[in-house]
Amino acid sequence: MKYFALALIALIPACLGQQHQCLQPDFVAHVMFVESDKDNDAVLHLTELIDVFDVYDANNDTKVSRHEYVKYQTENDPELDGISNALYNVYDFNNDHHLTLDDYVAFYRSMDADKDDSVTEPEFKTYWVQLFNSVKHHGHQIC
Ligand SMILES: *[C@@H]1O[C@H](CO)[C@@H](O)[C@H](O)[C@H]1NC(C)=O
Ligand SMILES: [Ca+2]
Ligand SMILES: [Ca+2]
Repeated sequence: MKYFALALIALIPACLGQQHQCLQPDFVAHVMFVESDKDNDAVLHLTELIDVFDVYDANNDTKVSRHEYVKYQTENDPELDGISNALYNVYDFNNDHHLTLDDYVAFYRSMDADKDDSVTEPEFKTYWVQLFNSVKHHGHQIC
């Protein structure tokens, strides 16, 4: 299994390409954290989270539309359509159909369970395992 994907859930198709079986949520969350923690300081900083979302902004207008996000995620695996749309609904905190800084800050705060302005791997994993469990009926990629 290769971890060449850039960002958050983008790595799921990469893993699935190797073998068609479902992935454990805590394993997926671990890989996502490691991939996103670019400076390897064991904290996902807000800037690192924003960098992840920047990748989806195909037309460089600083906003990520649902179309941009879902298109990116389903490029290699159309089966990720359901989970991508479900995750977009979570990311689009203010429900204005564009992902912007307000949404990233709100999302970051949701993951920061102890509210110390840093998201550690345990916080990240706890958040994502719950999130994957809540969206898993949208797809079979994650167990
Ligand atoms: C957006 O920016 C990226 C990286 O700077 C560049 O590769 C890409 O061509 C740009 N896309 C558009 C539509 O301007
Ligand atoms: Ca970091
Ligand atoms: Ca924290």
